[in-house]
Amino acid sequence: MEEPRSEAATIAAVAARYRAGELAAWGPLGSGHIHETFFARLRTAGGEERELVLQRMNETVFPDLGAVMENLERIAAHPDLAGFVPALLRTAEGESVVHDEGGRPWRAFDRITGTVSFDEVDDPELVRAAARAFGEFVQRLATLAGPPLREPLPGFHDTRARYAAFEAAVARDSFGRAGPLRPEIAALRERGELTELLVPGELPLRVTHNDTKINNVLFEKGTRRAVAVVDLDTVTPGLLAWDFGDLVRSATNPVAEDSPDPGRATLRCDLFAALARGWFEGAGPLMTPDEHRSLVPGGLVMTYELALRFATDFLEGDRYFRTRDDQHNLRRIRVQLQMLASMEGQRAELEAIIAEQKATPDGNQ
Ligand code: GN1
Ligand code: MG
Repeated sequence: MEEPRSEAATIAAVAARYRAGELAAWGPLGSGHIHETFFARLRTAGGEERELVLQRMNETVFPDLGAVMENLERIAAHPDLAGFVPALLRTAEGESVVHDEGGRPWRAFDRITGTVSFDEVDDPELVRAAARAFGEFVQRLATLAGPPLREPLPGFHDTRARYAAFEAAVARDSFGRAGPLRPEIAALRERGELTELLVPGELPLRVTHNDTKINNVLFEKGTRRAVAVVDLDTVTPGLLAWDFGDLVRSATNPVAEDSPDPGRATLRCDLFAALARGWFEGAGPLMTPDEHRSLVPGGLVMTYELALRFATDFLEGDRYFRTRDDQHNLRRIRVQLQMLASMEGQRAELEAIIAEQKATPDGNQ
């Protein structure tokens, strides 16, 4: 761990490369599991204040930073997303990435001030606004010109491959954790057929966000309007069901993703109804009948896939997701499994809620 002074010096030096001003304050920002994110408040030469978001990027998770940044530069410059994603900054030399004294890569965005994000929600209006924002995000990206975006993490939502990686980690059991994980391993194996539920070739390939966790939406303080979508590293060709499903997983469960009390995790139907409504407001006009049918399966598959990923990481010694202690991934697995059971138990209700949205395409007011 670096001591705070040297971290401040690093932040100041990185900010200086973007010619943003003198560092007045800084601190950690958000709760992402991959990069390290900070805000930096700077005083410009003219005496004004400006806030940046600085990110030290995780090269272990994203070894191909070239692909990440090439995609991000295209997305940030897409006219139909102007103002809806944070502006990416460049140095005087036109570089979007700078390296600190330790050789670690950083990037910078203008901070959209006056906004907040939420890790857990229990307000249907917030859920509706988040779903509308993610739906609209896909809609706005439908006009992205040029070749397909690159895939910095190939097979990111290849659930079959995620299952295979999980089985391989169980077989290796490098950290002797398969024993304590026995009930969860059994619960994951029982549901192996979920890997077959979404068949990519049968559904249209869109440009999707692929990490639609509720905390990747920024809300304006006070009004609680959804104003921006962040965390764009996984934006690639993908299925609408992935984006809808990951949102179901994170936005209909009022309990923390790593709650020590996983039994409390549950899919709340009122939140799901709000989510469906917002999603149809944002992406409704884009969706085909096959995509309508894929939404509830998307929720099941994305929840299952994340449980597999947490389990794989736990078995492999917590190398991927940032953890606070050696039980952290275990708590995460249990919450996802509980959510999955809750979705399975309410599947008919969820399908009925989606059918209602389909029936009232103009009723989304
Ligand atoms: C990671 O970066 P963050 O925390 O928004 C992960 C997602 C998971 C999520 C679970 C690149 O997202 O896929 O769903 O954690 N992102 C990556 O909380 O693996
Ligand atoms: Mg994030």
